[in-house]
Amino acid sequence: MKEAFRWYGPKDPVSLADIRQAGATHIVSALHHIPNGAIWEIEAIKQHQKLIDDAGLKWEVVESVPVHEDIKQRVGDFEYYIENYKKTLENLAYCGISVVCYNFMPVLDWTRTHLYKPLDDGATALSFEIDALRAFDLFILKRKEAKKEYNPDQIEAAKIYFNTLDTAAVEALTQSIIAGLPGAEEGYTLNQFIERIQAYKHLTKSDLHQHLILFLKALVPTLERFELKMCIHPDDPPQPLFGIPRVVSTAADLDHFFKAVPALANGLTFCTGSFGVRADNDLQSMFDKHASRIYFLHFRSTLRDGKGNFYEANHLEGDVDMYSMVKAALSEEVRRKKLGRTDWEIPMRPDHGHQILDDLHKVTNPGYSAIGRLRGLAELRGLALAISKIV
Ligand code: DNO
Repeated sequence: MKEAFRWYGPKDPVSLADIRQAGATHIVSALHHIPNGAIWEIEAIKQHQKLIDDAGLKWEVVESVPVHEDIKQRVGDFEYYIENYKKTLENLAYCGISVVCYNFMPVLDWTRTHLYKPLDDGATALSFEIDALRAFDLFILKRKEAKKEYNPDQIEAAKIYFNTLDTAAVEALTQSIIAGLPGAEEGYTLNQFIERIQAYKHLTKSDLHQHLILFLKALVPTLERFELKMCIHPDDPPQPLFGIPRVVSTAADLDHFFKAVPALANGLTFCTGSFGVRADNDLQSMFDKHASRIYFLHFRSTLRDGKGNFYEANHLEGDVDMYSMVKAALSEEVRRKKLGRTDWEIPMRPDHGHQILDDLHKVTNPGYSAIGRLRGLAELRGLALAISKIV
């Protein structure tokens, strides 16, 4: 696997030099300063690329080129934004970048309710608490339909939770959910958030599936012509939020999508932490089924409590069987190598990390601390080395 770290650009508190010392050889990055929907011009891509090259690292995967909301809803200027997207892809290919990660989650990218959950060992982790999410929805956002969507027990639990919050905790919860986590590109005020959600009111799950399929179908000729791969990131968490559907959460979602757009350029970012939140997702079989189109790996683990809550565990602990996942990835690499595929080596990044040691005293991007991720990468590297002797 190509060992990568995500880098948010020159303003990232974790520098390229730090990343090099973590032992990563590759960078996963994006032009975060370019507004969603605008074309990434060649000059801008090259500038970013030069910073990475000069640090002795290699930028091979873009995470992410965001998909404009008009495309997800197929309203307004969606055709214009698809054309821009194609142009961005073409420009990336011109610069030698061939793998593009993206997601199709409506309104929000990844979502957590708490960014600094204290763990027993003194570290902090990202977590998702369902009562907190519902409390936000019912009593802070005050979304009209929410009361009808939750059952009385759920509403009562959310109310009890809400009553424990002081003003600062209400603000922290609100910011965690709507301000935009790192890489989300967009953050909202409460009013903007409600408006964005309302825009999806008339869209069903099958509409959203269809919009994703049409988007990819429109991109395939460009992808094939320039030998590019798009790899969709699963929904995080893999369930509908705020009454809006999500379409990349389950094995059935993947099957549906890849059947509708079978081109191999239509690929997958296999994020073990996102898929792993659902007990009904059999990660091994999902991996095996779509192995040939997995072009990017996010390795992390989560721990569920069976009641809808989860937090991010250490990389080799939690509900994800990381041994099996690394083994599956290395076996797929061996298979590709035998076929003579030049893309046999799959880029992998340790996804998220706890705040540990000095991370605890520094301003870090939630989930993207230096030392927590370094620990994750080191553990994964050791695991991969041991498994590589037997696959
Ligand atoms: C969170 C990330 C996501 C991911 C996007 C891909 O840490 O895994 O933000 O980058 O969903 O488009």
